[in-house]
Amino acid sequence: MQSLQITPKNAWLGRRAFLAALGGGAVASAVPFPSLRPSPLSLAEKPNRIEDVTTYNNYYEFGTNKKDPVVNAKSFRTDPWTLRVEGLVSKPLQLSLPEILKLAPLEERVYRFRCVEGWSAVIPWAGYSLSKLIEKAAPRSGARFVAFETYFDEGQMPLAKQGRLAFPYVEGLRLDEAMHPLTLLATGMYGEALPPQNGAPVRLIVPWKYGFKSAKSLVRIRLTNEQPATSWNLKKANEYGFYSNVNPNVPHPRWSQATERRLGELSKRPTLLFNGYEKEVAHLYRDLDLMKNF
Ligand SMILES: Nc1nc2c(c(=O)[nH]1)N[C@H]1C(S)=C(S)[C@@H](COP(=O)(O)O)O[C@H]1N2
Ligand SMILES: [Mo]
Repeated sequence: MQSLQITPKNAWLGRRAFLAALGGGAVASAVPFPSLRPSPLSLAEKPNRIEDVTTYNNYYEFGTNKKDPVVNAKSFRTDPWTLRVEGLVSKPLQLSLPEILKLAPLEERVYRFRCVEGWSAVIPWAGYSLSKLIEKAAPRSGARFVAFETYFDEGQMPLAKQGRLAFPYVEGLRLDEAMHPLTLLATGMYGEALPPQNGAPVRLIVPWKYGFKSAKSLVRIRLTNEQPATSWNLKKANEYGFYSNVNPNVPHPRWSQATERRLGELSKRPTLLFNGYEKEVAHLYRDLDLMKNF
């Protein structure tokens, strides 16, 4: 059998992708994704099949049809990668992917995921609470919001112009939302590195908000004293608010949000307030009118 040279890159490629890249013959020598701790924040629900969520994606930089990203993101270069944490922090950070992966123990978090379009999934993410990263940067007292900026390169993302969004894709959270333990800095799913179409190599996951808040392929996290602009809000402010908490009682102007279709299922199910995370997050919005602050 051919001997394999294992480079660090192979570790983050994901076992499945790595084996596929080798093309059949080789088996046991692949470096597995780092082992994951179980989390008490995980759902008991059964996850979707990995195929459900890796072949049906929203990643407008790689095309606007659900089947586009799996094809067009295939050779997206994520090595080397740099993620910066800056703005109103005492200790700005500039991290490589191996540094991100080592910053805190990786956990498996099985979360519900609900897109504003009315489909949903249950996904086992790998990562750790974003708060661990933000704490390392030592937020300064004036910080009230967090702005997220994602990777953009027209050369690698020629289809982005069809998306008619402001690129780079930007998102934002209030600082207390960003520091909530459920808010995840995700580096993997299904026990492997994130596939490119799902936001490799590192993305945000905010499980009680519509999916577009969960920005993919993060390059910059900036603490600010002002509410940051967000791509979908810039495009259509009356349809995509800054908060975008999952809420069956606040219809999208063009459709109801009362129900959703779980990928792989035919019938619809009721949508839950805060995507079922009401107990964990409702206190964040005690002083907010959820009908106005949608
Ligand atoms: N950079 C970037 N991040 C993004 C998007 C995007 O187009 N570009 N789409 C968002 C939307 S609308 C959804 S529903 C989720 C989809 O994540 P998934 O493909 O992993 O299910 O990613 C979000 N993050
Ligand atoms: Mo979405």
